[in-house]
Amino acid sequence: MWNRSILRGSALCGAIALAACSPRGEQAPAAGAPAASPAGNGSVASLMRARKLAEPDVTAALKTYTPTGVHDEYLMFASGGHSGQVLVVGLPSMRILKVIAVFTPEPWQGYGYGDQTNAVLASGNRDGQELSWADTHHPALSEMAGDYDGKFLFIGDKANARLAVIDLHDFVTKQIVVSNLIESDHGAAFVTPNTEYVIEPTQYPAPLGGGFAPIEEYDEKYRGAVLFWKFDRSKGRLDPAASFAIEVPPYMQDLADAGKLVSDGFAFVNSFNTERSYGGTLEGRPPLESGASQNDTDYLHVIDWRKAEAAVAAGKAETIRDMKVLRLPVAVAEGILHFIPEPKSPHGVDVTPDGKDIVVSGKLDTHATIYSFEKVKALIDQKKYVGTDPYGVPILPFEEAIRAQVEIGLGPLHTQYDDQGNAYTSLFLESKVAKWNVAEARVIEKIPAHYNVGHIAAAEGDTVSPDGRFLVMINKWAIDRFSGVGPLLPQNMQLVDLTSSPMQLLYDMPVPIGEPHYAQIIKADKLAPIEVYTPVGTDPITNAKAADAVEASQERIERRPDGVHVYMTAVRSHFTPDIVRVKEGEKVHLHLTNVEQAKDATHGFAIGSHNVNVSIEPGEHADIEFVAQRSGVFPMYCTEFCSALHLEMAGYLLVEPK
Ligand code: K7E
Ligand code: CUA
Repeated sequence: MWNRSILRGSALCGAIALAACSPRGEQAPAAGAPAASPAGNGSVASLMRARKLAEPDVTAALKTYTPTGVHDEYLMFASGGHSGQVLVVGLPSMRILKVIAVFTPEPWQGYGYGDQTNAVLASGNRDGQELSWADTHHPALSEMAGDYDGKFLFIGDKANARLAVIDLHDFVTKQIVVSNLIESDHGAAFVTPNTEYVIEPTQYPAPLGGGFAPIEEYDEKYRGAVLFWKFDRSKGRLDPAASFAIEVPPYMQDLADAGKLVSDGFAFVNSFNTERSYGGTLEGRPPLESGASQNDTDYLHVIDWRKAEAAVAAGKAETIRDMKVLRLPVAVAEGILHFIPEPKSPHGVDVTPDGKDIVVSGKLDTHATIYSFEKVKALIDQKKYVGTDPYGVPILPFEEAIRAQVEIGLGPLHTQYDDQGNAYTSLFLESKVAKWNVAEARVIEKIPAHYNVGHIAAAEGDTVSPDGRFLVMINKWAIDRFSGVGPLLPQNMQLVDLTSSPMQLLYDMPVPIGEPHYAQIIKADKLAPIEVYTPVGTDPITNAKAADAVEASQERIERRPDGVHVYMTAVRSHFTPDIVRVKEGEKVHLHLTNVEQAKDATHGFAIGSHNVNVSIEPGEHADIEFVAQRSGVFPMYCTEFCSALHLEMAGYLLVEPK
């Protein structure tokens, strides 16, 4: 196992003397030493010379190298960006362990090729429009008492205002919900401390529920909303009927975070473009970008979601596109929504582990602003307002709501926490991460990022009990970090050791699918995924035995009015039946069960020219529907090299002419 004791102290220097302790670039072969070969003479010192490594390189390697067979201590769930998927990365090795198929098909896993997963994907269609991509930003692990519980993962799709639920018992996406109320989101997904709700705020305002309104009527007709999707833990699904939304003014709502411990029951949502600029570069108006940067402050939205819940229960919501909506006047009258000014064009809003403070960073401000929840709550209780916004939302006084502002650097974005009372804030423009003490509001040190760091993720760094240990910088630009691969460069994630002082950069990890945005890091031992599906014939989406599950010796072919039903099993190394005879134009319903219970005994099943391709894990059942359009002879075969006779795991689909 990765051993913390070897990271500290200078024993290493002694053990690998010679070149080991000189800074990079100063190593020269010791007198009489053999000329450097790529492997040197095999000793650590000669390897260092040969590879031009300095001591920090070696300590970084020792802190991340994970011997064969050794498991990682943490898992990072990172957004897969435009791919619409989620990456699972082991730390400290930074090895990619899985791509979880979420919003888009994934051929290897057969996700989007069988009836079960097709139905999940289709539930993400918007008004019948099929969507073959997503803009995933913020994964959120489920929590109990403010701590990751390792049970579920949620992720939002900014482009299409969707949320997905992944069950971590098998790392499979079970549900996609569409927010027909809004056209885009951004601050999704963020969970409340017991995963009562998954929060999804709008990004770009539009008429609520869809439909047209002239852009000139932006102020009157366009709106944002903050959605609270009720999570039913026993079913492992979001429950639209028990969910609600709060209408908010047509600012551009951004990230969200839920209060915890003392601030539990509240949610905090950033906004920018309180100027309500809507562009019009060919119509005599400034671009949105400059129009949206006029005001010195925007509004932090403070939402009392327990009050909102009560107002919905009291019948004060209106239903728009199947979503219960608390309209703005109701939200104001019920004391659900308050604003506090926040400097300037804010991005990240991150509640401290103790729930006492809310840290906000403005992209165009050099501070991290620390709001005190205690002060905010007192101002709300006293109804101490400095006025209202144009929509009647009461505004709390900025100076009386904050505890401190920390001069932190250029372009601060996102903040994470460690177990020592420190915060870490990414500085996009400065390309650094600042470490600062929360209680003392004092910057301790900065570490460079290459380049333009966006989100950062620390080990359990947004929970009530962060672990410290590691931080991953998720950078927007890679520039010169890796070998050239054409003008579109990989994304760059950089692993940082938080236990060393100063912080040490350990590893650069190129990510070939982007843009990843946010990630969360969980202790690996909190996860307990299954190894095979039981009972044999399990439908992974319902997690119950499939209606058409096939048992060994029950294989058969039935002709029914709706087509040919093929009940097939897979076991090393054959399919039963392995010959399927149909007539041209017939519909085929293939019911396929992997009857194995051995770990890793996955089979694939493919038929060429028919877009048939599934992966059936041990015990898994898949249904596949297709039309035998064209007469001919079509090989069907297993696509996983499952045994020595894998190539022989094949058969024929025989389509006779009409
Ligand atoms: Cu890229 Cu959270 Cu969508 Cu910041 S977001 S970087
Ligand atoms: Cu089954 Cu190859």
